[in-house]
Amino acid sequence: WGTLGHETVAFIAQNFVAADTQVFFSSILQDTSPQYLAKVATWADSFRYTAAGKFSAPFHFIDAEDSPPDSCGVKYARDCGKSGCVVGAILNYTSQLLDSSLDQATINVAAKFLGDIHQPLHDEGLDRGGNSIAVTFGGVATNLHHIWDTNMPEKLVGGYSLDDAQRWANNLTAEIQTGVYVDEAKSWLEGVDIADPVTTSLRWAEETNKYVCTTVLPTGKDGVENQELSGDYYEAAVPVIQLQIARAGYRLARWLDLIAVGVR
Ligand code: DCM
Ligand code: DCM
Ligand code: ZN
Repeated sequence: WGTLGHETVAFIAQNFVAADTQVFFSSILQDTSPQYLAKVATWADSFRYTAAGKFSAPFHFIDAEDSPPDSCGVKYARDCGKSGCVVGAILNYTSQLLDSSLDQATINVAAKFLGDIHQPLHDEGLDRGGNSIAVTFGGVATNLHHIWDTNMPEKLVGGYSLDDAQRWANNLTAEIQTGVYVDEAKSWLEGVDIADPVTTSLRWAEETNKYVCTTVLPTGKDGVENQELSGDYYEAAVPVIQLQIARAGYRLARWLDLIAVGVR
């Protein structure tokens, strides 16, 4: 996701974490403001472009070597490359958090990678997660990955400021508490096991990757390449984007709660 997606995931998580969890992470982040998580949610995106952080670039995705739209699926041994992937990153950074190596960088990445694993093209290897598939959006030339990360969420919300993220997060929080997601939200936490981050996050990756076959590339690459996608394609994508951001935030809240009570 872009800035808007990551900050929204963080704000949703803030809305659901236990009071003790908030105190715990505000203290580590040395930020007791109402944006204590959202303000660090994009740190790992900047880090990966620095010389010191280059190693972390593969930690944002897992390149599933499947064949959308006919066959979708993620396999850890097949798809997590030698230089790492988002599932391995969630494992390693969760272990560090539980081991009280609680520096700011570690917390930032935990928030960031749980968000990214919910973007369908972060669980797909085809054409570098769609980065090499040229499309137009509102007449502007871009690529398929970028419209999922940024253009479509921003069109939906109307901006990408911290206030926009807060507003979107509060809407999705209400949908989880009393709206369209109220019946299913409990099931989003099924299989969440802080002692087994690989199984837990692979389940999220598998679930997310299915949308590559159904919604991202429903008729294959030919159906999107060099096409204008701000019309019907966008309308079909919106419910998936909303659901995936909501799931990511709700799951991040639980993950941080489990870290806060489990830390040694
Ligand atoms: N950004 C964004 N959406 C935009 C433009 C920029 O999320 N429409 C983000 C990307 C960068 C930051 O804002 O993290 C600054 O971008 P830039 O330097 O490209 O303006
Ligand atoms: N990305 C991905 N899968 C890949 C390569 C990149 O999901 N195989 C993501 C990471 C960024 C975006 O695509 O969110 C752009 O990556 P880059 O800046 O490396 O081109
Ligand atoms: Zn991306």
